[in-house]
Amino acid sequence: MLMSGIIYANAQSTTKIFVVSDPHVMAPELLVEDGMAFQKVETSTEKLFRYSYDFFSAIKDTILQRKPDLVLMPGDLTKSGELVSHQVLISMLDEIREQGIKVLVIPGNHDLNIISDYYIGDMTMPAEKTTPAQFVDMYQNYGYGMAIDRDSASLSYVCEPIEGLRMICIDSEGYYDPRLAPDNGEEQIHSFEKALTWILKKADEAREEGKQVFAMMHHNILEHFDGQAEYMKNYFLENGKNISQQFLLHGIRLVFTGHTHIQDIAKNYNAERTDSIIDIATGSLISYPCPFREVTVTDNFSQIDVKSGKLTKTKTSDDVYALSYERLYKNTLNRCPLYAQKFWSSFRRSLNQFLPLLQALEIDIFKFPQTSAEFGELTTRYMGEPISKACMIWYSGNENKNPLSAAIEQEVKDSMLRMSIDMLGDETVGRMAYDYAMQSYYTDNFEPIINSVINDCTNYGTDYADVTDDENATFTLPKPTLSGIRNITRTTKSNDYYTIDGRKVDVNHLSKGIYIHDGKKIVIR
Ligand SMILES: [Ca+2]
Ligand SMILES: [Ca+2]
Repeated sequence: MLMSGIIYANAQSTTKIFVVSDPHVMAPELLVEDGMAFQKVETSTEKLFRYSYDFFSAIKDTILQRKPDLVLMPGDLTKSGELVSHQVLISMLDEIREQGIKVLVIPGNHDLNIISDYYIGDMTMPAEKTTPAQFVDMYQNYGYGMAIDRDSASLSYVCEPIEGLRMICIDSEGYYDPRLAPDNGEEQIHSFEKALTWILKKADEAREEGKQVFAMMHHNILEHFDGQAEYMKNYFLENGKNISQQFLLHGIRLVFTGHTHIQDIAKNYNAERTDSIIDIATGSLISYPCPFREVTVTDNFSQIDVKSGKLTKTKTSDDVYALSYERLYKNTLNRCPLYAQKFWSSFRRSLNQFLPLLQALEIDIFKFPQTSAEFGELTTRYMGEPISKACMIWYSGNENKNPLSAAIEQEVKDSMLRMSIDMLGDETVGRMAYDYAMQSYYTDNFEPIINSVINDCTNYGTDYADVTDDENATFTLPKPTLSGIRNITRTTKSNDYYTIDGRKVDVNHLSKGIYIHDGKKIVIR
């Protein structure tokens, strides 16, 4: 057997990983005096900044009780990158570290060089921001000091917190952010391609040394609903669909992400559907439903068992669930007009397609919204509630198991019909317009998203469709092996082909990739 000469990494048998994402800790001292200024912030976000210190303190206690080996924090550690917020968080992380628990962080889009304020009644005063150099310095004990190597283009690093497990911690925000621009004025933005070369090289090196490789980054790398890459561009790694396939090819099959504040696990396959990559997106600790994850990794880092929990009660809040539910619902309604505007151009296209028909029916199209703002307002009036309800279902995860999911699709359609009738001021004409124009607008735009969300299914209706439980899921990954060819002792000449991680493949059906054949690496292009 080809693998007979291979030694598995000397790894401990069970590794417990705790994941807490987007805790957005706000140092209590930033709220100097409660008033208009801070309340304005609160009405514009679902994030419970006011409780963030308390929530993290509670999760710290949970971590100390559960005693994981490793805590992963995929970014947005602080409210807005205030130096003092990082300091407050680190003092709590110190308590965790003192108990022998390792913590790894990476920056998100709210951790460096952005607007930071003190809130004093109806005024704000600038607070000190955190620079990338300060960040690296402050988090020496939480990743950077453990780094085996760092990427020169960002705050990404690779480390081995547990023997046998390489973590590639990717600063996915850094590549989009001018804050890391070199002094010579050279363009630094959108240099992910350069970083990708580094990431893949680190993955190859780790695997050649017989290590398992997981990654962590702020942005989602797989779509958590169909259309996310298009409709939530800022939350999705640019070119993520392609990059995830390259990750997979280089043996990165498990990625921990945050940023979107949703609790979702998604899986995608390679073109041949013979291999898959998993994106475990963990919701924000200070947004509904205030979740965390506990991941147990066994059998040489090949068996992954994900469990999820929610913060229920803290020192300052008896009912975290109700508090976070109410805030997210209100906030989604508030943001609805802006979201709806994204659909303005497709609404116009849909309408234009039926213009001759609508004119023939003597429908006054000037009763339809004429600007994106008008459209946003109108959509919110009729559809704000069902959309907000759908959002709550989506945030909590496992939408396919939620008894409320089934009614949402009909509710959205009914609201659109009502919108159509009221827009035209006539029941019959309104229904006609709905049948001719609005239905196709719904089918083209909302149906794919709604189908994907309510079924918790990505690539809905295709061969690559995936339904993965968002709360509790198990995965089997290929075991890490020493794939450096010099380490393999061969006894008999073999005609077999193996993947890099030691799985035998059918020689007649080799897809693109790297294989081991007769003790040599073979690249199939
Ligand atoms: Ca989901
Ligand atoms: Ca899922």
